Amino acid sequence: MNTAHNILKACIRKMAQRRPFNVIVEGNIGSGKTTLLEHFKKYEDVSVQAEPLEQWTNFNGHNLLALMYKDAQKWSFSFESYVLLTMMQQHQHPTNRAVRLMERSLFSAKYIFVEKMHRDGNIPDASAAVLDEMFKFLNEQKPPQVDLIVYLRATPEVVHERMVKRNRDGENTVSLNYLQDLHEMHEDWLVRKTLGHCPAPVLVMNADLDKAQIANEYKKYEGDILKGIRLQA
Ligand code: TTP
Ligand code: MG
Repeated sequence: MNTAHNILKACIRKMAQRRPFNVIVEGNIGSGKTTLLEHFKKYEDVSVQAEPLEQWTNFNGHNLLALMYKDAQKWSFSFESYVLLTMMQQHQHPTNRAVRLMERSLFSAKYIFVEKMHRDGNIPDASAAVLDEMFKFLNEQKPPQVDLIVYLRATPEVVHERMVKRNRDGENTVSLNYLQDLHEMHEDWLVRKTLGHCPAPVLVMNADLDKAQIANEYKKYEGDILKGIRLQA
């Protein structure tokens, strides 16, 4: 009994040690989250969890993201329900690697986007309450583990320019004003800590830098992000 108990304790300890260091990457639309993930992909100990954008833009042949921007009143609730589900799936995706980087999270989906759509009247009170229940249930059943948040802080005008340039299908109706609101909400959530709940320490990066300069910014914070694991690029 005692031996079995000790073995169980040792197994639990081992499993706990094997848990990856979970980093979520947050920041406005076009702040460079995917670019950061691409940069860290080269390290053997890092697993990268890209945003499930492909699932949102091709859900049984439907582009839910484009539908939501086209008719926000009609589609915001369906779209955000699916975003919450796919984010949860991303959090639960298993990995053996020491560090896991994930673009966005269940938290930004809820605290930033659901909140914004609710404030704008595109998700009515009753539907927002349904999403709130879903969020609480998902969060309580299997709380997503987050050890660090990398916040790519960018000026709304800069991300607006990048977004216009990249011309993603469906995003042509996103205004500077919308990006300004999202920026303030990220600041409320991650800097002022007045919105939602901040689940981990926040590392703020200057995301206004262009592609040529951003590599230096990554270098500056690489140690924090990789938590001192040996780099094997
Ligand atoms: P982002 O999650 O900000 O990803 P991105 O690829 O645009 O950012 P980056 O350039 O930094 O890599 O947004 C993707 C699109 O999905 C964008 O149009 C905003 C939208 N979106 C929602 O409408 N609701 C949500 O809950 C989420 C997570 C995204
Ligand atoms: Mg991206």
